[in-house]
Amino acid sequence: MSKKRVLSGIQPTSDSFHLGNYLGAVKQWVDLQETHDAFYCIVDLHALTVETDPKLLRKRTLTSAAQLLALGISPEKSTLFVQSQVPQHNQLGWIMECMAGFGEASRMTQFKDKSSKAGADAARVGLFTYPMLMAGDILLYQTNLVPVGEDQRQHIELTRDIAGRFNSKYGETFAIPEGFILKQGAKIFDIQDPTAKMSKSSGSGAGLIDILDTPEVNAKKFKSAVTDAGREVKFDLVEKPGISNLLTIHAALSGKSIADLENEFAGKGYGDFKGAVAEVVVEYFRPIRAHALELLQDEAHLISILHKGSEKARSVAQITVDKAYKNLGIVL
Ligand code: AQP
Repeated sequence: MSKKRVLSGIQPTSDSFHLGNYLGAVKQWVDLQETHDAFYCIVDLHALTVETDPKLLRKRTLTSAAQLLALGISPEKSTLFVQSQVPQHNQLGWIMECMAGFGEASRMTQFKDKSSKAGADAARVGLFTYPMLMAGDILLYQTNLVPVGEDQRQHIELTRDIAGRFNSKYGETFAIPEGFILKQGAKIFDIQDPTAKMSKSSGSGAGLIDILDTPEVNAKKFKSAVTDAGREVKFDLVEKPGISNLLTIHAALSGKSIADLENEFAGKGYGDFKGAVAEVVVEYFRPIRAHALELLQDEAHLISILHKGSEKARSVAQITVDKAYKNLGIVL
């Protein structure tokens, strides 16, 4: 039996991935490439939906590639590519825009959140149509599984709705994808404000853990992470959101269960626990950071890996574009 297909993407919109990106998404990408036919892309076209500096976009695209490789994505096992190098994304993206209703697109909470921050007039049309481009990203590859964080659940639902509607109207064209969203770790919270998602564009820098930051900076941030009332290290999302977030992070990186961690820290204070979380995180990312920085020394090598992946992605994507065009009555 052929392997099921996985696709996911990440935006090159920051100088480093943050801990939420890794635990919510990329960590699963690494595992899934062992058992699935995996396609992972750096979604630079999505990055254009907000103000971008050309030099930074280039640098961040290469830094994203270096981080993905250092985190364990293997170009032998996965197809690692850049979205803009596969023009079929734009082709199918337009079809998706023409299939989606204005009403359903208007219900996307991510657009509402992001556009309300900048003011609706300042938001770009591309920010509004982003979920349709994302639907195209997914459906192009006849994807079965999409490993993402909780914040993408609504976009996956929209993708499924559009695909189902297209198939029933124009004939079987797309595989209907499913989201692969963890029960624990699908939403990592800001360590200064554990009621808010860890995110590069909101909250204070102090609550955001960038995996390429120095061990010293990250250790310091964890030691001043916000905790909760009481003294007990116990998982309780309502009463102890700060400690619960730190437990989730420790467990995901150390491989220990939450129950074991609660026992290990029984009778110890929050200070000891935060020190232990700091150490687990810093030691986990120390070699990854070094590897990513080393890979960044050879841009030509990174670019050649991406070109190879994009070439393969184009050939797979073209098959779906042809099928969709043909079913729509477009003369090929
Ligand atoms: N806090 C999070 N917890 C779990 N998963 C998360 N993801 C993002 N934040 C968290 C997941 O990371 C993947 C890549 O998402 P992206 O390309 O949208 O990354 P981002 O732009 O870096 O995410 P941010 O920080 O949340 O950006 P802004 O502030 O612009 O909204 C996705 O699978 C996502 O679910």
